[in-house]
Amino acid sequence: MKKAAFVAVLGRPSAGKSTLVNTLCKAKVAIVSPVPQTTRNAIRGILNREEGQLVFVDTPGQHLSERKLNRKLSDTASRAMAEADLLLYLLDASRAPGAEEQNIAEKLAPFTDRLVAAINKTDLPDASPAAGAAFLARVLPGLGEDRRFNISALKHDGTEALLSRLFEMAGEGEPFYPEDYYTDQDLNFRIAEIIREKAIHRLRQELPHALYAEVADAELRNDGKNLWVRAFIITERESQKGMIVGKGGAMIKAIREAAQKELNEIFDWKVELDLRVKTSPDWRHNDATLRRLIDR
Ligand SMILES: Nc1nc2c(ncn2[C@@H]2O[C@H](COP(=O)(O)OP(=O)(O)OP(=O)(O)O)[C@@H](O)[C@H]2O)c(=O)[nH]1
Ligand SMILES: [Mg+2]
Repeated sequence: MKKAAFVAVLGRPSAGKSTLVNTLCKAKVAIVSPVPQTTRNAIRGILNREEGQLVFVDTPGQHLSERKLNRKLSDTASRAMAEADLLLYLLDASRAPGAEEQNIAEKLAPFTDRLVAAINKTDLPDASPAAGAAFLARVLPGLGEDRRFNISALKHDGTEALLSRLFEMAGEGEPFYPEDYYTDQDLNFRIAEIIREKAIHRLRQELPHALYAEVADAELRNDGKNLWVRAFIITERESQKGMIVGKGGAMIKAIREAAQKELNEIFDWKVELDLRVKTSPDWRHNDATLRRLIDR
């Protein structure tokens, strides 16, 4: 019998959770950026191998904040944690573990029997995996050394040993998804996420947090060879629209071109993206919008 398990990937914002899920699944499943709190949903990436199937659930980074959107993101991570068979706790070796790290580790402590920890970014010159290991030994003393790994998700270092361990710990079962799937995200969501990634990478300060992307319309054209998509980047305030459009429309053009390029690499269609900007005042405090965006 083959193995099958859901593995929730948990940790602080920017620890590299999404990078790791992409590396483990050998596909671009989740968007990645240097801006903390990039991931806003529980995103499933599926790995199929000889041993069986692991479904990784990428989660929003956990941090201490009482703001409405952050509380919602934290609920999403907690739900993924409750539903998973195995928990993969990711730490960032380039940042000293502080109060936030302590808070996450304490939440994980009752589940030590199904927990694996990985200390990430060991490729960085200022990385201190030893500090991470000492922290784990202190806060999660029940976690054996055989369930602690030093990795670089970016350089694919140490990830094979981590995977083997996860497959060993996984229970037997039928695969959850067909074996040619690497994610279960719907088309419109994936397109919106790629647009959001390209926008985050080009915008500064508060802007990445103040926007979301949404597909309004998608249609196959030219005998099903082309995929035409109309999408919006939605800002919180009218005054932010100008920064996203840029001088003479240069910014929105750069975002559109980068997104379109990646969409063309992912899909077999020729993607034509019509990208616009609009405002949804104060959407981060709007319950209906947050439900639609986060609890999907
Ligand atoms: N040097 C180095 N950088 C990494 C590694 N893993 C991730 N990063 C970088 O760290 C930043 C954050 O990576 P993400 O994968 O988006 O982090 P995350 O944990 O998903 O972040 P949130 O979604 O915001 O919680 C990006 O700039 C990545 O390129 C690594 O192993 N080494
Ligand atoms: Mg992420």
